[in-house]
Amino acid sequence: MTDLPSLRQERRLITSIPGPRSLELMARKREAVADAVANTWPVFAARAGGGIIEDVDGNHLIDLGSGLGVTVVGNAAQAVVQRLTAQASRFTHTAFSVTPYEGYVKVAEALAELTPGDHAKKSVLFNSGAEAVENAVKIARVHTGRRAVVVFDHAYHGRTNLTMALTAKTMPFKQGFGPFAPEIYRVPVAYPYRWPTGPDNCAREAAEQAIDQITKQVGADNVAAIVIEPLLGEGGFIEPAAGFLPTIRQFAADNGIVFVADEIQSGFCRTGQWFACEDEGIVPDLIVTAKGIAGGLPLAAVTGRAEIMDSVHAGGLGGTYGGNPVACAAALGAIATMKELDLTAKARKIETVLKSRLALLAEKFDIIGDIRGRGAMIAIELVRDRTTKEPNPEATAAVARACHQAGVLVLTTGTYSNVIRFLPPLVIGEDLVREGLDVLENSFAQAV
Ligand code: PLZ
Repeated sequence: MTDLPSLRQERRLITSIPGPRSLELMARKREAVADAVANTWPVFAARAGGGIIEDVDGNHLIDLGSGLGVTVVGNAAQAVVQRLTAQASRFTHTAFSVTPYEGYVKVAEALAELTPGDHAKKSVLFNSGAEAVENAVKIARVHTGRRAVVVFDHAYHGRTNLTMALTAKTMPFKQGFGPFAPEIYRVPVAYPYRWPTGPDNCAREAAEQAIDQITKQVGADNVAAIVIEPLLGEGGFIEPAAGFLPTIRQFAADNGIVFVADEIQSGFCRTGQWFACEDEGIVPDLIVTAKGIAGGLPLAAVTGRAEIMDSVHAGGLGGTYGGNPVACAAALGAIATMKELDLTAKARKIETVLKSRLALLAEKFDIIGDIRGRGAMIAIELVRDRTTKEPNPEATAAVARACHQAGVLVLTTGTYSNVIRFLPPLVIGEDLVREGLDVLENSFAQAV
């Protein structure tokens, strides 16, 4: 699976975690790198591929995080490395707006082909997810001549000034960083597990409340864009209850509002479809992608209806590095790999393996309150008590730490910091997923 033939696809612990070399580097990091850049675990990477990260002490760790949900095709995937190496030896930068190159156009063509809807589409490329989300808002504002932007509870859209305002959670993302951009309005999302009247009423009631608030508090005809993650990532892998997204999408269409799907975390095969919004047949006006798109290279895109994209004046969108030729070459390699290895099917297989085992775990450990997500984007929400559903961030941190010490990288997330998420590279071997789950079970036994 991996393209580093010597990187054996097995967990191997030869030192304690973190090992001596990692500890040494960590000490240097503390001196040289700003403290605000925190680390999930204090282990330095040496190589990575398939489902394994090899650390600087020679330990082999099972990767259930894909960085931050990025390496869908695995680390250093062959097609990615080949194409980006070839491109880097031809040229590394010309600035697309100065001297264009074919790779950028090819990525835009691929995005038009792969994203939902068969209308005419165009794209513009950027460096990071947050930058792309900001630009989607800029495009929607010019297109509609309106200013307001509607976002949802538990949303995450980035760390720049505008995207901090779009993001829900204050700590650590926004604390002390204001003032924030104006004209952002937050409304409820259909979070089935925590909906006060229960999951059955959730989609209808949440949509009613959201629409009521938009209509009464903002005025639908002041709204440029509704921005939503079809499967909310940093908020805790919240799947909006079925029916919520189509209702909101229809409301947008009825009111001339640009519907923006932020598929930065959920896109590119992650949820078992090319894009998560396909599960409910949603065709967004604009779709924002990043993370999985380029096998680890920094690349992001806004793709959307040609008439919306083209409402912006010439020169209105751009940036020095956006759509860097090396990143575009990597993206073409990553997309080719997704098709060739049928990674949407692979994601669905990973879902079966994860969910069946997590269900057994929930029978043993009653602090597992909810199991959710799709494809290789699965999470468990931990609570103190299943009746009160009081969040259990302490147990979440303890279980994650125990996993790390045993050589399995898991990420935590959620508004209440009480969600453990599983985001493995889609090329991971099934045996590694199963072994990761064995370690998870031991970690529960140990930590709880
Ligand atoms: N929209 C849905 O998931 C990035 C960032 C976590 P950038 N998510 C992980 C962290 O600690 O910074 C993300 C996302 C969604 C936007 C973004 C932002 O993408 O590439 O990090 O800017």
